[in-house]
Order: sequence, then C-alpha cells, then structure tokens
Amino acid sequence: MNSRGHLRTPIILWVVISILLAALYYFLAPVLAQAGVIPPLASDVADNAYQIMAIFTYLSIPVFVGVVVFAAYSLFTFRSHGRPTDIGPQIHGNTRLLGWWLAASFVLITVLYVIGFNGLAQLEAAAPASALHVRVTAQQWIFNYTYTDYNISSSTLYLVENQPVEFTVTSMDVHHSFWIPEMGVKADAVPGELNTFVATPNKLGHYTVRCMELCGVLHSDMNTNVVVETASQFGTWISQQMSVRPASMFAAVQLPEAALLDASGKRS
Ligand SMILES: [Cu+2]
Repeated sequence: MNSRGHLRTPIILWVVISILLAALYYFLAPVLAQAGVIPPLASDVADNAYQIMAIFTYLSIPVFVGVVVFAAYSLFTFRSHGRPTDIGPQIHGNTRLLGWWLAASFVLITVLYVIGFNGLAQLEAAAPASALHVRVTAQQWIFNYTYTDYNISSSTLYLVENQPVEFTVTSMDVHHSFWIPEMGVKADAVPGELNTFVATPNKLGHYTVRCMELCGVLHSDMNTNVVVETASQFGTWISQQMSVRPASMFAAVQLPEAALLDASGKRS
C-alpha cells in the first residue's frame, strides 16, 4: 500500500469511531441522568457547567480517538516481522502538517478558554436587584445561613425557585468549602474573607450542602439540607421565623467583627 492508502484507512476509522462515540454520549447522558448516576441540574450555574462539560466531551472525542487509532494502526501495520535486520527509513518532520496541527490546537484551546471564562464571569456577575442575600458561615462542623434581608438565621438553607441568590461565604475557624453538587456551586469558606457569588436555583426539591475541605474529625458529617421551594412557601417560612425568633437569637449567630475583614483587610 502506498502512503495515501495508509492514511485513508485510519482516517475512515477515526471518523467512524468518533461519530459512534459522540452518538453514544448523546444518547447515554440522558439515560444516566434519569438513572440518577449524573446528579440533577438544579440551577443556572449547573446548566452552564453541564453544557461546558458536554462541549469539552464532544471536542475531546475526536482528539482521543485520533491519537488511539493512528497509534494502533501504526503499531499493527508497520510492526516488525521477526528480528529487524536494518534501521528503518529516516523520516523528517512535515512542516505543513505541524502548522495545521498547531493552528487547530490553538483554535480549540481558545474556544474552550472563552467558554470557560464566560461561565466564570456569569458566576461572579453583580447580583440583580431581585436577589436574595444569604450569608453562609461555616464553622466546625456546621453551616449557618443568615438571611441579611430579613435578619433571620437558619441551619437549613431555604431558597426560592427562580430567584437569584447572592451567597457570601466565610468561616469562623478553619478553612471549609461550601458545596451544593446539584446546583453546581462551590466556594471556599476562609476565615476573615468574604467569598461572593450569584446562582439561581431553578428546580424545586431537597438537596444537600457538603463541606468540601478537610476541616477536622467531623468533616464528613458537615452536611446540611437545602430546600428549594416556591415563593409563597418561602414567604410563609420567613414570616414564621420572624414571629418566633427573638432578636437576641439572631445576635447570637452574628460573626465577630474580626471575621468580617475582606481580602484587603478592611472591615466589610
Ligand atoms: Cu469540612
């Protein structure tokens, strides 16, 4: 076979296997989500993260298959039969192919970079006026949630479906990490720093906040419940809390002033 023939076979294999794997991912992902293998997507941030992951997967399939097919084809077709008697032909680099390879890699990485940064910018965008403000305070080994709009504090995180939330995350003792897998949000809880981000829960349900930073002996038990409910259910809960909780209970969970320094060392 001439060199064109040796290119044709792996290229056909490359294209066919790439299409098959992409189709498999396309049809399998919803089945895995249905079966609960992939957690449900419960916020705009999670939707974004899932889309970015899907784009990365589709783009990486032809890259992965290309490497494996060409390597396997070369190993099989050009293998030595018996002991080699002489040194193989000397091959020089193909500058044109190298140029195309570099250009394609550059375009691919630039596209992924832009998509990734877009997602990050959305997470760090200023909160809309309608946002609920929740201060998340981590300590060994609980999370506490303060609704600064209402002066209410809770150990369960109640959120409203389709209402943006501005989370401000901090810690009273060691480093923790505030993570809601289903909502695709995660932020470090660092003493003396306020870590802020915005997300909009978009699916009613019960989820779990988990600590994602090893923070001591009971780290693995540092989980709290998240309830995403309707605006009227949330309104009822808020008014109940405001009527039963004396102001002194709120004062008890407020952070000491020293814990509220921002990154530049100023008091927030
Ligand atoms: Cu922890």
